[in-house]
Amino acid sequence: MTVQTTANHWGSYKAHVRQGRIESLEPLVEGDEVSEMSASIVDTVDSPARIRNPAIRKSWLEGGPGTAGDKRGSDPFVEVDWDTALNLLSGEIERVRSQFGNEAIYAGSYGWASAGRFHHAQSQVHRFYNMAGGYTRSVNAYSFAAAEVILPHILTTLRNTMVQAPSWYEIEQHTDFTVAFGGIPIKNAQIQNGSLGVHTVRDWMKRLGRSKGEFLGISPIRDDMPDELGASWMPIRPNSDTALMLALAHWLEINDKVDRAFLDRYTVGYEKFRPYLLGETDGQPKDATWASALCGVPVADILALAEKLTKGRVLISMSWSLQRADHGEQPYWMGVVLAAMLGQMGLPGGGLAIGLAAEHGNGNPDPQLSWAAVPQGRSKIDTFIPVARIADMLLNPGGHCDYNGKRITYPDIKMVHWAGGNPFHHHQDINRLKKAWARPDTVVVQEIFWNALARHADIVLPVTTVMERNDIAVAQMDGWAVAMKKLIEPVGAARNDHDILADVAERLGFRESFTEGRTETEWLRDLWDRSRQEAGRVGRELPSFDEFWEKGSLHLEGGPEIRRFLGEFRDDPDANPLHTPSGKIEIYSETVAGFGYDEIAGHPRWCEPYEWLGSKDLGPYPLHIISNQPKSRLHGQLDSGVGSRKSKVKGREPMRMHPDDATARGIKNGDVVRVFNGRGACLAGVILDEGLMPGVLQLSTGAWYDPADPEMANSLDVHGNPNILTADRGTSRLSQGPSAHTCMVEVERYDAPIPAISVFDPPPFTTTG
Ligand SMILES: Nc1nc2c(c(=O)[nH]1)N[C@H]1C(S)=C(S)[C@@H](COP(=O)(O)OP(=O)(O)OC[C@H]3O[C@@H](n4cnc5c(=O)[nH]c(N)nc54)[C@H](O)[C@@H]3O)O[C@H]1N2
Ligand SMILES: Nc1nc2c(c(=O)[nH]1)N[C@H]1C(S)=C(S)[C@@H](COP(=O)(O)OP(=O)(O)OC[C@H]3O[C@@H](n4cnc5c(=O)[nH]c(N)nc54)[C@H](O)[C@@H]3O)O[C@H]1N2
Ligand SMILES: [Mo]
Repeated sequence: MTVQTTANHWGSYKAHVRQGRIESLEPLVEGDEVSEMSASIVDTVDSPARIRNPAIRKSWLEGGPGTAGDKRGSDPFVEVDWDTALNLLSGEIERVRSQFGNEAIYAGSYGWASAGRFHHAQSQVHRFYNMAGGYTRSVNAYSFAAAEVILPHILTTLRNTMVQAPSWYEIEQHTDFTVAFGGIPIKNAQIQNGSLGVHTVRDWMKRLGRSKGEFLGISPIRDDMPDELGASWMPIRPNSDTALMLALAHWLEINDKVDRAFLDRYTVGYEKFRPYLLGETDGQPKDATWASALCGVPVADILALAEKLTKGRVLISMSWSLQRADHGEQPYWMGVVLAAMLGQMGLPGGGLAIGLAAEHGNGNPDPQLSWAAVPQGRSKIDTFIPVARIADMLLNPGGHCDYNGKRITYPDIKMVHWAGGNPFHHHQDINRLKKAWARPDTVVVQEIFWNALARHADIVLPVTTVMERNDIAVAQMDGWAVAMKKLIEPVGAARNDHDILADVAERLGFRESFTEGRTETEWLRDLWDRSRQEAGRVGRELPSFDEFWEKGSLHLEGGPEIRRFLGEFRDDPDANPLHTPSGKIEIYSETVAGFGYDEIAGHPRWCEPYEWLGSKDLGPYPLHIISNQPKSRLHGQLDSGVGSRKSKVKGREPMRMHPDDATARGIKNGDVVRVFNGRGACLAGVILDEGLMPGVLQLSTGAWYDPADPEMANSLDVHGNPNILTADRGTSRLSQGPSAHTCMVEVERYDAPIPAISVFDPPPFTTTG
C-alpha cells in the first residue's frame, strides 16, 4: 500500500492506495474534519456513471453536424476510439471557423471544474481556442454576477470584499453585533474553489459562539446560522431584504442616528437618496410599517433591530445568495448604504462583510500570494455574453441584450465546447435551455461523468479526475499548497483535458505552441518556479519544486489577522481613494443612473421581484422555493456518490417544507411530491422542518437532471433538479446575473408509481448503420 497526498475542492488528504485502487482518504492534517463528501470522492471514481470511452451521438455520427439537434439528450451513443473522436472534432472546428468565423464557437465553458493549477479545464479550453483563432466567451460568474457588476460602481471590486473580508479573529475580538442577511451558512464553508488545507470554520464558529458578540441571522431558513453561534433568527420573506434595510435606514434618519460626518467625508449622493427614503419623491416613507408588509418581519422587531444597530461595533453581513435573485443588485447597494450610514466601515470588526462562509476561505487569514496559472493567451475577437445569457444567445442569433451600459449582439453559435462545468446543473429553466441547446450544429463536451450535460452532447470525451493526474493545489485563501499526486491510472480510456486538446492542436497545426513542448512535470515545475519568483518579490520564500513535491505540502503563515475592510480608505480617503468615479462610496451613482435602465435608479430602492410571496395575487404557485447550495456535494459534483445518495428520500432529492404547508396539502414527512410551475416539474422527497418560514421550500441544486421521457419537451424530472423550475431572467439589465433565488411553485403529493432513477447509469449505446 502507498500513502500519497491529494487535494480537491473539498479538502486535502492522504490517500491510501492498494493495487491500483484508492481505498480511503484521511485528512492531510490529523484531526481535520473530513466532510461526508470525502467518501463520495473515492466511491465515484470508477462508478458506473464514469465515461469510459469517447462517444459520438448516433444521429450526429451518421448525419454530420447540424442534424437532429433536438435529439440531443435522447439519442443513443456510439463508442469510438480516440483517433476517430479527435479527427471528427478537429474537422468540425476547421469547418465552423472557416465557414462562420471563430465567434461561432462558444467556449465560455463556465463551471467549477476541479482543483489544480495546471489541469484546470477552463484554462486549458480558453488557451486552446485563443490559439485556434478565438471564441465567444462569457463574463462574470453564476455565483455573484450582480455583485461583480454593481460593487465596482459604488464601492470596490467583489474580489476585494473577499480578500479583505473581516477575519473570524477580527469578528471575535471586535464585533459586538453581527447582522447576517442570508446567514453564515456553514454548509457552504466545507469547500473552497481550488482546495483548502484544514477545515477551520467549525472551530471558529465555536469560538465566536463564546465571544462577546451577538449574532442575528436574517433569512427564510433558520439553519443558515450554524448552531455553534447561538444566533437569534429573524425569518424574512425571500428577496425582500432591501425593504427591511430601507426601514432600518429610515429609522436611523428620522431619529438622527446617521453618522453624518462619515457620509460627508466618505460618500457621495446621500442627499439624492434621502428624499426617496423619507418618501418625499414618491409619497411613501420607507418606514417599518411599510417594510413589514413587504418582508414579513413584525414592525416592533424592525424598530428594535434599528435601535440595536446604534450600539457598539456592528457588522452588516450579506451572503452571496441575496444577489442571485431578481434585482439582486439592490440588497447589495442598500447594504453598502446602510453600513455607510452607521459610519463603521474601516474600523476593526465593523462595517460590511460580504460572503462570510460562502466558501471556506472567506474570513481566513490569507497570505495573498499570487500563484502562477496556465497562460490563457488573448482572444483575437471580443465577442462575449454575460454568463447567464447563454440560452438567450442560442435562441436569438443577431439579437441583443443590454449589459452594464453596453449593448451586446448575440453571435450565431454553430458549435459549443464545454469542459469543467455543467449548464444542465447551473443554468435556470432547463426546459428552455433544452430548446436553445438543440440549435447549434455541434456540441462537444469533455466530462468525467454521464451527467445530463454529457447526455446532451454530440462528441463526448472522457476525462480524468484529479486522482488520475499530477497537479498542484493552492488554497488561495488559507496558505496551503498541496502536491496532488497521481494515485491511480486513468479509468477506462479517460485522458487529461490538456492532452486531449494538445492532440486536437496537433491536427490543427499548433501543438508546439499549445504545449510549449513541456511534459506534465515540466509544466508543474514552471508554474511552481514562477510562483516562487513572485513570492520572492513580496519577501516570501518558497522551497524548490522538488522539495515541495517530496514533502507533499506546504503551509504559509497568513497575512494580518485584523484586516479592516476599507481601512486605508477610512484612514486617508484622499491618498487612498476607492476606484469608483468619485473615489468615494457612491450612494448615488451618476454612472448607473446614466445607463437609463428604468428598472434600476441612481440609488438603491425597493423593486418588486417578478414573482414572490409578497405579490398581491399569488396565483397558482403560492410557495417560494430556495434552491440553495447542497450540503452533501458541490453543485452536481459527487451527486452519484454515497454521501449524496444517502441524503436522498426514496431516491429523490430531499426538499424541506414547513409542516403547515404540508398539512394543507395532505403531505407527510417522507412523501414523494411533484413540484411544479408554468416552466416545469420535478419530483422530490419531503422532509418536514419548522425551521423554514411558512410558504418557503428548500430544494438544493445539484440533483442530476433525469427526465422521465427524454424525447418529450418539458418532461417531468424524476430526480429533483430545481432548475427545471427556476426562471431564466437576468437580475436587471445592469448585470444580467442569474436570478435563481426568485422562484414560485406549487407542490402536490405524487401518488403514481415512482419512476426509477436512470441518470446514474450510462446512457444507451449502439453501433452505427
Ligand atoms: N437554481 C440554482 N442554480 C444555481 C445556483 C443556485 O444557487 N440555484 N448556483 C449557481 C452557482 S453559484 C454556480 S457556481 C453554478 C455551479 O455550476 P457548475 O460549476 O457548472 O457545477 P458543477 O456541478 O460543479 O460542474 C462542474 C462539472 O465539471 C466536471 N469536471 C470536474 N473536473 C473536471 C475536469 O478536470 N475536466 C473536465 N473536463 N470536467 C471536469 C464535473 O464532472 C462537473 O460536471 O451553479 C449555479 N446554479
Ligand atoms: N457544500 C457546498 N458548499 C458550497 C457550494 C456547494 O455546492 N456545496 N457551492 C459554492 C458556491 S459555487 C457558491 S457561489 C457559494 C454560495 O453561497 P451562497 O450564495 O451564500 O449560498 P446559498 O446556499 O445559495 O444561500 C445561502 C442561504 O441564503 C438564504 N437566502 C436565499 N435567498 C435569500 C433572500 O432573498 N434573503 C435572505 N435573507 N436569505 C436568502 C437561503 O436560506 C440559503 O440557505 O457556496 C459555495 N459553497
Ligand atoms: Mo458559485
